[in-house]
Amino acid sequence: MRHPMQFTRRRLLAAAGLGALVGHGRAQTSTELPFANGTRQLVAYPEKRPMIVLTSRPPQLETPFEVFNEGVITPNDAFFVRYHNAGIPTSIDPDAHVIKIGGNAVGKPFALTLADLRTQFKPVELVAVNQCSGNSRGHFSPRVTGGQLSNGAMGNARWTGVPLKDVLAKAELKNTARQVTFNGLDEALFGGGDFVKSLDVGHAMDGEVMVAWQMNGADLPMLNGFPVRLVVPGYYGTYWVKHLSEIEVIDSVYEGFWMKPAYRVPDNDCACIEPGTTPAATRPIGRFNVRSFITSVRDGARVQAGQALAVRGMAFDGGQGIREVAWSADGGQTWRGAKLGDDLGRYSFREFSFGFTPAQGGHDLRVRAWNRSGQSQPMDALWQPAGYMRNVVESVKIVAA
Ligand SMILES: Nc1nc2c(c(=O)[nH]1)N[C@H]1C(S)=C(S)[C@@H](COP(=O)(O)O)O[C@H]1N2
Ligand SMILES: [Mo]
Repeated sequence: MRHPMQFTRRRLLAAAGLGALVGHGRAQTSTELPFANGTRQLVAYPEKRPMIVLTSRPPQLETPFEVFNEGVITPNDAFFVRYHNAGIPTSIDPDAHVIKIGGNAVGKPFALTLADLRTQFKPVELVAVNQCSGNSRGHFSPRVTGGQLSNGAMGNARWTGVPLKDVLAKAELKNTARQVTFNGLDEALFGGGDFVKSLDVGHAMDGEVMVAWQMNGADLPMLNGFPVRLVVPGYYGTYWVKHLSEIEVIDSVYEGFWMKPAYRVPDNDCACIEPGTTPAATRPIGRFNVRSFITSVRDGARVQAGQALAVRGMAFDGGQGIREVAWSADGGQTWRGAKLGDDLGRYSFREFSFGFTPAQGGHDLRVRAWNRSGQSQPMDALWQPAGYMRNVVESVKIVAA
């Protein structure tokens, strides 16, 4: 018999949800993403509201874009889900979970339980965006292979955890330390390589990278890394290792499959190349570039002519913070400043809003953001073979009648 305490604390993807995990999802309805072959099922996985299904094994779920208009914090039950390998954990006893810290560049390997994490270190909170490198890949032109995502592979949450720096300090790093690798409980069942990521030791020790066990004041949902994950503020989601179970500090640069050749970008200023060409050199993907989205009105919407339209949306970047958002209703010929909303920190979505009274006819709404170091978004889309880092000024065409 199960101990009642263990029963309530053990997190599992309930039997009712397992069907969805192996592909017998209870499809409620379908949706159309705005590119060719964009028909997707909407399915409610365990702990999730109906989400856009990209693949069912492993589950890869995209957030329906309307969610981003509910507020700048993305609710846990609508937060996107990305996995690489089919062997995902479906039942985890948090009381038995340990994170092993070792590697050839630590003096004192040790293991931590969740209770140790919560009690031996001082918890911190940070609002930060998690965005998949391939967010918006389906909009690439020419098209590229990989998950055909629209703009919902991102989310903004308040994370609770402890600085990775404090955890690593206990391991007594040797001065040969160069990188730190991170592994989680999921496994590659059919080849492809266990999902392991690495950060340079200076980055891992910057005081901002976190080992987090809560998002938005609640336990991490199973599909978002229960019971503990890495949070790498300002960096693409690929580094945010879920179900974190092993940390190694090593004296070399880790070059496992998910660091090389996967998740690399052209090694130049724009991380871009001419369509169809091959990059001369690549580097691991890093920080987010600047993005902004109108969330309150959809492309193709019909609105009332002559009536004030309150438009809002959000912008974010890789950690400088958003300084300015401008808007245009004529496809980018003339621009005005939007009003910025509350500042939840430089890693968070930043809300913006503006009012606009459309005359009868078509209008091409665009927004463009700048961060505090003056970086912005291109007016024409950049291209790269992996379909990462899209950040063009998007166009929302509406008709007023
Ligand atoms: N253990 C594990 N962690 C992982 C991954 C994975 O496949 N396994 N995928 C990464 C990628 S590429 C992304 S974009 C983020 C997505 O986080 P989410 O699923 O909580 O939205 O998880 C990262 N962490
Ligand atoms: Mo990702």
